[in-house]
Amino acid sequence: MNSISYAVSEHEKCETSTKAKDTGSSVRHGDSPGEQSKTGNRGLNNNNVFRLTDREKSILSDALAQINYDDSGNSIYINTVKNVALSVLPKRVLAALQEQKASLRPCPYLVFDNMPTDDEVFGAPTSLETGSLHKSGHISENLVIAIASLIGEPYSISFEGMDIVNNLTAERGKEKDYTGLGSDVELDFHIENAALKFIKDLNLSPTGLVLTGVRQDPAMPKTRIADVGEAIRLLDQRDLAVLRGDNYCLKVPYRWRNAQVGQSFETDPVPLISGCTIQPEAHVAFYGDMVTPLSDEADRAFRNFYEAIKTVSFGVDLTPGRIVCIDNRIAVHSRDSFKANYDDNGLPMRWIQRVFVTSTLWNHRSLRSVKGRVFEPLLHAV
Ligand SMILES: O=C(O)CCC(=O)C(=O)O
Ligand SMILES: [Fe+2]
Repeated sequence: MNSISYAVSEHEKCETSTKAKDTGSSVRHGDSPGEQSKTGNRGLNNNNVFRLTDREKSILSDALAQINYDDSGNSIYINTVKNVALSVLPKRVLAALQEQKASLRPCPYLVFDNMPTDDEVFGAPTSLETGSLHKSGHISENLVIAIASLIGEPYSISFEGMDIVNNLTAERGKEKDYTGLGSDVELDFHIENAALKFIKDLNLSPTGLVLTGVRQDPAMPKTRIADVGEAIRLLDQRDLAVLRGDNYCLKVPYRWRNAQVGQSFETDPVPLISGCTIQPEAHVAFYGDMVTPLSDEADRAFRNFYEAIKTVSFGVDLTPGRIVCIDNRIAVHSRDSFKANYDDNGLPMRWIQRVFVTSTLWNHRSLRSVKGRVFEPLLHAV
């Protein structure tokens, strides 16, 4: 066997994994002018974008409408949705999700467009409410669970959202919060729950996030994404060595600090990047006080890392009908600051749904199940 015939460039490998055999250019999409980076020229990579045909959308919509949403996300519900998704999603979409799950060469992000939506959205929930009062059905919930279940195991943490599918809406009084409920502040680039990877028995950092828009705020804040592997190629060896060293303390996100999980808010000195040079794993957050560099040179490398991330980043609109999967190991994400708009009933215009994905729930075994796969980390258990 000639091994040379198997030599595929690292970039092509990611492309190969998502390239659809049965996809014509008429059903692909990307590089829209509104989705350029703040500082660079990058947009969505067409290879990571899949657009359903209207017929595929209608078949998926009919199938998802048959399934009742179980907001506890118990395994019976997840498996029901997953089996339906396996039987109706187009092969090219299933192939991309299977490659992402296998994770040999995961894509930093995948985008699925022209996905089905609920017929009517009349309002938006608070973070503790379920979405059902505010729209006509459960297509969006079933859809994010369908996609998430094909990448890994969907779950929720109770103080991030009481249902398996989290509702992120701008909340009055929380405008300045560095969470999905804030608006006035930019929720700058981050790996979701990076610090948890280093806190004993609390490695609950999701491997991925699945996001969709349910209702759009006219302010149209963008969700931005950056491929960490691409960003670090802009850095010199000196900065890279510092970022790979134990030169930083990471804090847990703000909502975890109130949760009394019985561990320190802050890690011991840790690196911001680790693992393979082609797809390094990142552990970083650039908002608030999340990262403390422990020396001047650690601070310089941190700032240069941030600049590199901004340079390679691009914005996506989380519109209804679009699903965005972010690989939380190799890509950072952010949300623009915006002036939140509210409807005539005082309900927020921006409504995003999110589900966390992990490759296995082994690390969740010591948590209390509030219901199904909605977990609460407990003082006594960690
Ligand atoms: O609201 C968004 O666009 C993204 C919020 C976010 O960072 C998250 O869901 O983890
Ligand atoms: Fe996030």
